[in-house]
Amino acid sequence: MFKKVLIANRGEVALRVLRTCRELGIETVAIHSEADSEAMHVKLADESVCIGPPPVSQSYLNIPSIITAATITNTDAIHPGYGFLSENARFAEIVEEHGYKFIGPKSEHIKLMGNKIKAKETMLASGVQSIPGINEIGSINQVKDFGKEYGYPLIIKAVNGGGGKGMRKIYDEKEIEDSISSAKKESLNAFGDDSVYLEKLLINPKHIEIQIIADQYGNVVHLGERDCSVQRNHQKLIEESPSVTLSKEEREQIGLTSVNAVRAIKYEGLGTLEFLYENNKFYFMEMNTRLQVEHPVTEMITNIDLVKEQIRIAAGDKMKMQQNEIEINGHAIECRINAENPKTFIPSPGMINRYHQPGGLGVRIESAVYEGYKIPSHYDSMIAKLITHGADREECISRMKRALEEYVIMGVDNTIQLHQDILKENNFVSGKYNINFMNDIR
Ligand code: MV4
Repeated sequence: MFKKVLIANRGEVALRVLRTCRELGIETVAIHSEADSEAMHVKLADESVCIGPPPVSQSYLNIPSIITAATITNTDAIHPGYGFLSENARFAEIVEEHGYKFIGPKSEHIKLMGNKIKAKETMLASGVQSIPGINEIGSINQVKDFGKEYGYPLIIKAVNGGGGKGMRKIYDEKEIEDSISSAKKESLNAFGDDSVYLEKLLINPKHIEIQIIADQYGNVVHLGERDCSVQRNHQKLIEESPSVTLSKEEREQIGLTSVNAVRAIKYEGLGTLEFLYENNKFYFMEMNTRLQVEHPVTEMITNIDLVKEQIRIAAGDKMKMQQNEIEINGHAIECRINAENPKTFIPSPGMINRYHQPGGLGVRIESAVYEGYKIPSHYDSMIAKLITHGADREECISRMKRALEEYVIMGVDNTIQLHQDILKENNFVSGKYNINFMNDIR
């Protein structure tokens, strides 16, 4: 096992990784920017290194600084968390070139899944269906023919994109040319590459994703799904597992399909296959090659520490658990608490002058803030995740309502009230919500 791990991240995920390292008897190195000297991950780590000024380009994305921090602290491995460099194949490569273990998949798999067309083709080769479309758009007429066959609307997406950037919807033949050229422009700007592909646009799908774990020896299991349909502007607000819409058979089938596909490419580590789900059919969209923000809901219903598994697998351990030993226990929901205006979603950095966390049975908080902490303006506005677990969905929701009521965050605008409103919505209570839920409720 590793003796020392450098955590190349900040905020709640840095703490999340640090805590599991402690349980495994691994020493921790925190890195931080000049804006984060008072951050909790710095206070709790065994060692810390300031790696640069507040802007992420000069600190949390500054690869030479991070490698230097690893060198001077005699680190064995680097955990990237999520966001920042977690899905940067070149970073994974550089980490390994310097003799450190990258706690994540091999860089070739990060690269493969970063290319959305290659990801779709790879999955299709293992029998994972995706949305009908055109991978290489040859001519406008080709798109017109596709539109005639499959019907409108269509959607253009960036090959190197993800998360909604570089997408254009097409409702009519006349819009094809302009949509392609503006999507290309936006992609070039955002990703340095103007390749785009086309799909039929699904109108009212759910966003359902499958969590998988794979070790270095071909052992792969899935840990069920997460329903992440409650989102606004491509920012997830609430995630839950299991999804009320899936039957046991559907869960087993999409799980098995995902496991086989992941095994076929000799993938290693944690991974998530993202699907759109409409009319009882799954359509593969993308694969995330990192630990995800919403991983706690899966942990709560499986009682498996995903970070512990991730670190053990990176260290070369054989995975002990088998698919038939994985049990789904009750229900879990996560509410992301952001320091932002709940109506405009504009970030609200500043001092937290009163702070009280809820507690009690089935309540979990993942956060790195504390009373007197000043939220810097340079980073993500997510300041806490509130996760509740219950014997069933009803208990889980009651518990979430109770916990949200107890939660006190003063000094910065936050999304607690927004979550309380969402939990009262009929379509949330029934579970029959889709990706348009937030547009539909106001
Ligand atoms: C789609 C889609 C409908 N049809 N593709 C949004 C982010 C990017 N990862 C893919 N996205 C979508 N792709 C087809 N063919 C709808 C979305 C989408 C979406 C997907 C999941 C969760 C929330 C979403 C919000 C808006 C659009």
